[in-house]
Amino acid sequence: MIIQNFNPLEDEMVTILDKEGEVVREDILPDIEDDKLKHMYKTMLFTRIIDTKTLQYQRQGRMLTYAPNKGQEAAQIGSVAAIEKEDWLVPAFRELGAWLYKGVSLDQIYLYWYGNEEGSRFEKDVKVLPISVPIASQLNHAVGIAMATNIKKENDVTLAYVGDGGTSEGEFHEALNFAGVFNTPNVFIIQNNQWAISVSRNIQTKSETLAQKAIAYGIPGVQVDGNDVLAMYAVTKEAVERARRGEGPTLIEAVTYRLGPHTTSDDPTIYRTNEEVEEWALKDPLTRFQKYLLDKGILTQEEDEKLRDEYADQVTQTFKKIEKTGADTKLIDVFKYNYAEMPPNLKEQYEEQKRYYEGGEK
Ligand SMILES: Cc1ncc(C[n+]2csc(CCOP(=O)(O)OP(=O)(O)O)c2C)c(N)n1
Ligand SMILES: [Mg+2]
Repeated sequence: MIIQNFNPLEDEMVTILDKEGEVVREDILPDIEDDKLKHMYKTMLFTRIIDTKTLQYQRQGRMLTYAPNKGQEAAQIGSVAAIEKEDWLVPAFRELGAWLYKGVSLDQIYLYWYGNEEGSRFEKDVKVLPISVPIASQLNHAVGIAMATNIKKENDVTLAYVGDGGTSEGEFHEALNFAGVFNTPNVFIIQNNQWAISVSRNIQTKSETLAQKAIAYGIPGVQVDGNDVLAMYAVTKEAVERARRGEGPTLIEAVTYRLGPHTTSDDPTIYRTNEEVEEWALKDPLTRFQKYLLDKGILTQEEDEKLRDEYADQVTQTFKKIEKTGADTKLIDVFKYNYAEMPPNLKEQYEEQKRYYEGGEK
């Protein structure tokens, strides 16, 4: 039992792996097989490499925009690794690692950033919702899915993400209230990366922690070191098990940091200091986990270097492929995948666009 023993009102935070990669809480260390630990690390590394290279492509003028994840890999992969294939993943927009871990391909991720609708259409067995740009709106979808799970008497859990800024939106509160009232099998992860574009966490809310917001909705809330992949896994796993047993939703605040810009259109040097960024860089989730795996002999230095080369190559090849044809998309495709059955107002717009395209005016 971890969640009950960490009180968000006392500012208590779950940490298992310290920033040197040393285990500081053996008693709550999750039992994860070596293969799975390695898979988690590999996905974190792949995410980091995609991020680095994609920023370069954007700076070279080969992509319009991109939202980097650097620094948040543990918050994403530690949590998503605690759900199963049949469970749902409902992302916000900064969950690259979670997407990859759950089976979305890099091709699709690049298609999305190329504005291609195919980038948001996943295989039937990949239970992932597309990126949600309207902040926090995805949480009500997540609760709706979980309510449906209860009605259908199924056993799936819905894991949803939101940012620290998203907790100020009405939809965050509506979703948590419904989840509590209907005892839904949801796990909510707040990726508290300290910034909502240029608005700092300190002025986002007067609450001491974001996790404590759960108390008002009668559900458990817990603060976790979001740069500690093992702590994220252990806590999410417990929350997932609670949800699966029918004990209802949990709110997890992953305390992390966005090391890069908000998106490629942002210049963070205008609103935050280099000292702050440097301080958080010392808590880098990837190096922390790498040290742990090297110490345990689960990973070797040579293997790590080889992986870095392989991933860099894979990213280059995939990007080059999508760059050629990814933008070959028609505006009319935006109507394709939103609804199983198109509502009349959309149908009208669709017909109008279709005539426009068929008239060859584009
Ligand atoms: C409803 C709504 N309002 C404003 C925006 C513009 N916007 C995009 S990202 C963002 C900040 C989100 O901050 P946070 O929730 O902390 O997520 P982060 O970007 O840090 O991952 C804002 C205000 C939006 N997309 N949707
Ligand atoms: Mg944020």
